[in-house]
Amino acid sequence: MSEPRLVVVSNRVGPLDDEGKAGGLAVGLADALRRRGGLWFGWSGDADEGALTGDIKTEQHGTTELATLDLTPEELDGFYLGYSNRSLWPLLHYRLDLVQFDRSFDATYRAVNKRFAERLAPRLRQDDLVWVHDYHFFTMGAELRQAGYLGRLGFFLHIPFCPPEVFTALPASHDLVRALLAYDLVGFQTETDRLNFVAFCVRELGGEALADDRVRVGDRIVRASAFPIGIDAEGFSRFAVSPEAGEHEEMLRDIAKGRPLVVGVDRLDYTKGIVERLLGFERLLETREEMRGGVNLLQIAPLSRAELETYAELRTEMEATAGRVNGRFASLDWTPIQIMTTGFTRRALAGIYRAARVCLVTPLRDGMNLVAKEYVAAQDPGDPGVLLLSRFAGARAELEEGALLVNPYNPDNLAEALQRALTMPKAERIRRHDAMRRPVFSGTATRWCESFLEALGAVPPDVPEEASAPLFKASDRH
Ligand code: ADQ
Repeated sequence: MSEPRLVVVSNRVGPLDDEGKAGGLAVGLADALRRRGGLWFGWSGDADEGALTGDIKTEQHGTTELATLDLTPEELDGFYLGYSNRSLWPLLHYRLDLVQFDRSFDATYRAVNKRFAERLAPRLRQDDLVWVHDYHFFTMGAELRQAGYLGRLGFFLHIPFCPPEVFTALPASHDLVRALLAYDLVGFQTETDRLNFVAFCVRELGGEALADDRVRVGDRIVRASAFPIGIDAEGFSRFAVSPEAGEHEEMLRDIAKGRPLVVGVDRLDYTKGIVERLLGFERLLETREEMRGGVNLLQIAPLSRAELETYAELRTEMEATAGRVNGRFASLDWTPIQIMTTGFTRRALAGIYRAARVCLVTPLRDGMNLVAKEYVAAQDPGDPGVLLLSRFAGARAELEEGALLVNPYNPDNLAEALQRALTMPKAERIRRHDAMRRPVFSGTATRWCESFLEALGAVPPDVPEEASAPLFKASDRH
């Protein structure tokens, strides 16, 4: 019997076949889409006044169709910049101090989920496997049910799911979690996220945790499991020995003039702990005189969501902090911190990782963090670098045996760990790297995708009637 068709829904779609650019998500999905054939549906990235009546844009790539819709400028503000990135993103990353609630964001978010679901539904077949991704589309599943789709419906959250005590600060928290219950399978990055979700269902919605990762709320029984995302580790380790990687590695070694290089690679986002990391590096230089002049920090931080004020402020703060530390410690022939906001190809990035004796992955909170896994995959196993990993990154669950775990809020702890990493004997580096290679090379992007789809495929295709009843009730709002 042939495998069911895969339909992927995510905010941005692709790339499907550009192996030089695709990250973990795209690699895993593109593989599965190529093999099964399918449809990848989402936002085009464009905002246009005529979006409400606009056509779906389609592109065929072999067995896979990419289909996208535009947003209106109002939808871009309310759905993407508003509810998704001013409300849900900070909230799910435990940053109540940065959350903005606005009724109009909420209404636009639901309207976009509904509009996208109504456009997608006529293209679905009841035996498809529909897999919806991330916080932009919490309510898409419920809307697809409303639009008559009865087949298997899965959801994966790429970012953390915060504890119920935090999530209930969202005025529509009950509605959103009830909407998630329209999916048959809800996937999380880690067991911690899964347990937070189950705790919400139990404590806030009067549900019950059942055996085999299932949770019951009213008549709905949904499976909620952890599926840690991975990378194409073999592919990435090949990138690391490509000529392009070699050029970058050599260039960095020349610039460092024998000093060890510490690298950080993150989208410029307040969840990544970039400023906190710079303060940890400052503490290293402040408290350990012998390190002055003897180590370089390169922070690569491509700009993201630059339209949002919090992100613009973060950029200013990052640059000011780096400038201050440089002003305080630089000498004629040494500048401690270099900041770059450029994007690199995957091969160039792999070379940068390989040149770095230490990689700082110190988010304040992160769903997984693929940079940690890429760094491990790019190392020379005979002379590897050291990963400093935040205890608040999802990747901790798989990498804690080999990484040096740090608390990103504590500059003394960061400084100590940095010193330990920079002076770590080769034998210990090799032992630690080896402990991280195993999970990185076995828990790949393809494996992540296959295990999710296997679990989704195991759901009986016919959903009970009550699952198509309306899921939003005005009385749920609080
Ligand atoms: P992100 O928050 O974007 O992802 P991360 O997992 O680290 O975080 O992925 C970032 C990706 O961007 C990596 O593949 C990295 O190589 C790439 N990248 C960063 N800087 C780059 C640069 N300058 N040039 C080129 N590429 C660059 C969200 C969640 C994470 C989760 C992923 C996947 O926030 O927790 O791990 O989704 O589920």
